Amino acid sequence: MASADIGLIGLAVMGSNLALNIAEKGYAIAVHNRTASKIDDFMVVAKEQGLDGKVVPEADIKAFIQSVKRPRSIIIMVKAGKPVDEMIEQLLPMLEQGDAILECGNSLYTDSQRRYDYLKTKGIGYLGIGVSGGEEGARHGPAIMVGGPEQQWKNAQPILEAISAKFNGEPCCAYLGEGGAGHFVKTIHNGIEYGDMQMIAEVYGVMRDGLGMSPKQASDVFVEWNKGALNSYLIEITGHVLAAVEPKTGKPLVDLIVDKAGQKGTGVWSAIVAQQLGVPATAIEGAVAARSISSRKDERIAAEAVYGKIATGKASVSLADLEKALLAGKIVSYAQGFAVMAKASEENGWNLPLATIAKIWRAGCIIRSRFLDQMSAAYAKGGADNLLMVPDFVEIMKDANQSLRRVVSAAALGEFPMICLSASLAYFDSYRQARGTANLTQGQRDFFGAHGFELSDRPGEQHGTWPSTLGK
Ligand code: NBP
Repeated sequence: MASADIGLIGLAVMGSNLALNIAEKGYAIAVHNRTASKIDDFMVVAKEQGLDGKVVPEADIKAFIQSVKRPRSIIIMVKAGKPVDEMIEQLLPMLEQGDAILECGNSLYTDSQRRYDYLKTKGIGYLGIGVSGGEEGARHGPAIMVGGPEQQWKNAQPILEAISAKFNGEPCCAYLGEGGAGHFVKTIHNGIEYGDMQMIAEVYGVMRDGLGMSPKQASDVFVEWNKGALNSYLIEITGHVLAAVEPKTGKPLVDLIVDKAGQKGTGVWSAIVAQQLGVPATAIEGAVAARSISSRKDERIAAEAVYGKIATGKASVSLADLEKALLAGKIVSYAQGFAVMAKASEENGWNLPLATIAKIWRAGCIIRSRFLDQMSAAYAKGGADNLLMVPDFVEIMKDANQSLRRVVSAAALGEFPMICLSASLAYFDSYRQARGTANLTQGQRDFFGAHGFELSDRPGEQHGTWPSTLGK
């Protein structure tokens, strides 16, 4: 007898926590995992939390499918990539028309689009769902970005909304469009997250090397900043990370952590897709590049030996400027991320709701912040697609870009790397410059490749008569 409201396959970190969250919200959930012993382990935890009564454990996959009420919603939370395709093939013969697979891992959005198209031909719905918030979010309320067929979204909507994070009582969960829209938005979320983290790291670098601040002093500043315009999860945890002490040595933990940042691919995907769409996303690209440079520790050690160590303690910059520079950099980075989404929406016919996306990122996800509340309100008022042209943000940028300018200048002269903040400033200056320098580029292109150019005083494509020798 089908008794479960929803099914979930994949009881690793994310799947287990999501399943407990669903059970806690009062829904009966059937669970399955390839390695059956993990189901037993999960049931021990479910029992400890008083939720086992809501869970239907099934080691046999056919019995698992049969235990879910129709039309079925089956969450798969297995490793992204090939395991997802294998799982889909395994499930297909067991599913019936109208059922849906809800894939909640970190899938590449083009994979989600392909799976959506494929399952559509079989009469099965495929929802590609971006879930942000890590382990804690999965258990207590993540931000949920849904893409796929609208009907199957409606079937699963009450459960997905119930388990999502809430901001002022509103669920941080929304249907964003057909096909790969959900995973696309999650990818850009992660790209923006890379930018936020890198800009924070660059400011920390100035505090540490330029202003000679201890981790605890820097922590105190982040705690203070978290009470103002920068209020966000990432600023909050930065305060915590900087304050942590390593118990064996009594030293600040952050000073002992090796300066090589890992990455799993979503930042790179967002940078690639931005380039493919022809939308500049220099902050995301800078953040990805910074992680790559960080991982080349041996090369950096060798280069420092050649060029010399930077002199510490000589940055002439105020904490107030650093705070505003971070805000300005963040506005530019979000403007870029949202511009990438707007273009992708147009290209793929998704009709992505930008104000809603800002809304569902206000809680649950890693980039949650006060800023996103302000941003969703500004987008909802309409008036402009690029955040740099949205009236409320124009006012902030007019003031804050001066701080960004001072900070980037001080960093350049003090030799502190600022790959992301300087990229944000360069984008801002290029974006607001009515007469750029591409006229020269066009001349060069015509010189060596006869690519042609437009002239400002007449219509049609033109070519230049270029001198081959230059006399005095
Ligand atoms: P993992 O990504 O580590 O995947 C482990 C799960 O995949 C286990 O249940 C494993 O079953 C199952 N699995 C594998 Br591996 N190959 C399989 C196959 N061929 N057929 C069936 N099942 C298979 O789990 P996770 O860390 O919970 O992450 C799940 C998804 O969520 C990933 O896409 C991840 O990128 C994404 N995500 C993770 C986080 C995070 O903080 N961890 C945050 C946001 C999103 P087994 O037990 O039999 O080996």
